Amino acid sequence: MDARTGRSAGSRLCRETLERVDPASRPAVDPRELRPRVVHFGLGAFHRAHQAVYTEAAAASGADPTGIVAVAPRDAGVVGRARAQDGLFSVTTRSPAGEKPRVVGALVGALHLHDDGDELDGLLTSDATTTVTLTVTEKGYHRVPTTGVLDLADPRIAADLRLAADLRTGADLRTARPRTVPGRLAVSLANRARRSGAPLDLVSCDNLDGNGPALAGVLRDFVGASGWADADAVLEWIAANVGFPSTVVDRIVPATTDRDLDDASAALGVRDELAVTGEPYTQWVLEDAFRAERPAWEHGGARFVADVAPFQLTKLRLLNGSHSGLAYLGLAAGCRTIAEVLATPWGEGFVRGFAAEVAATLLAGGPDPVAYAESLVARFGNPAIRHELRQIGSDGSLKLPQRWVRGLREATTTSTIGEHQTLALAAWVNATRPAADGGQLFGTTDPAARDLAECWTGTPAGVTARLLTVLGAPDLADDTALTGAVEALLPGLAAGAIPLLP
Ligand code: CS2
Repeated sequence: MDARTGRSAGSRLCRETLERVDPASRPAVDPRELRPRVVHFGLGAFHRAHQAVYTEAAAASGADPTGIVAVAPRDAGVVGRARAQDGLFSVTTRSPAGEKPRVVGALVGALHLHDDGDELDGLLTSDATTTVTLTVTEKGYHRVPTTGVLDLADPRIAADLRLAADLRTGADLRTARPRTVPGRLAVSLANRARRSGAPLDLVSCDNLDGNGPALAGVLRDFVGASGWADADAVLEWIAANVGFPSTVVDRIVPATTDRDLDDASAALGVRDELAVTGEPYTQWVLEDAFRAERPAWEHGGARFVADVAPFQLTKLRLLNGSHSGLAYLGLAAGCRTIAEVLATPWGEGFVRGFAAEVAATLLAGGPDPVAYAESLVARFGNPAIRHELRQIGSDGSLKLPQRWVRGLREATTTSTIGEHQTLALAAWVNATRPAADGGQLFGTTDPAARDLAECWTGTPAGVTARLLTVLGAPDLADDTALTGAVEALLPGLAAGAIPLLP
């Protein structure tokens, strides 16, 4: 009997119980027929509803029997759940038209980054592994937000570097067990370089602009600081043999709730502790710059292009940028989910107005911004998706540099910062106010929460400038027209009143 669910193990989704699931909801492939070619870091909801689905579709097309070994960087619980279910989990596509879970069969293994370090290193150094994908969120890269370089002062990175330095005398690094993603990848890349040297691609699927170079940068920084005698040779090998294609991933996948698990389990007839929900829309654009043989994800609908930058900027600045704005405005107004915000008198207008302002900072060759904004209004308004504002509003100090700051900076040189962008910034400032319990006012979390809270202890007039400095934008902090306009909006926002902009 499972202590948490009170059900017997026999009713758990797994290979044995699949026959109880409606045939229309069963996986498109049998994972036992797949070859583990992809190692994925980040066993969260987004991966299960996105890359796993594309990989399964590619396998089901008959073109590519690739399976995924998924790695949980921190949470050992999810590894246990994945193993108990033979890697099977369901995805429920939520739309007003109705919903039905479907079991996905792309996972062929689940490992914990630290506890299963030796097995993971074996996979990462094996010639059979050609591709590593990552959804580890902005936090997983351990970058200094203001400069984008690896944060050598981060205690977890410093600990992994000490571990690496202990092995600098040429000891076998295969038994090293770093705890961070950059540490693990850097150590295993070095091992691969020293062994077969077979090429490999590392594919970041996180919402960073230039996510390929961003990943390459932190790994180079780690190797550079490792103290290994052959660090230069490892760096040369990486430059010649490891691809870092940039990508754009898109699908709205809210964090799974207990109710989602109950709903999926009831519909399947067996308990699914790994169920995820997502919107119908899904997109994956990848830079066609792989060094090794790559999975045939185009059979699942992925697009390979020469340059992802126009798609990446549009997605980050329009979708994620307006998402963050809606989250902070909605929290001020007492809403809980994005769909609730879209139902307010100002929600849709904010998305259109924000997009019109940001359009001037996008690159040619991407989607049409007006049509894109209309699609966002429809996607965000989907009442079947319960996407919590607190989830989107968390980690603002790591998200906003690529969602807002670079665009705002470009707007100050090419035109002016628009009213919707100013309002969004004011809503973030309002949401950084410290709560009595030491957290953030609306229950969001942020690794820089302490620095953000400190900004509120100085003179009230300088708060926006201080917060912008924490975001890595001292130039915007000096823009008194901007900070003045933001501060004029704060009393209204603190009272929960959202202005209706033309
Ligand atoms: C959201 C994203 O949580 C957030 O910050 O903006 O997760 C967003 O839902 C996805 O990027 C959509 O593709």
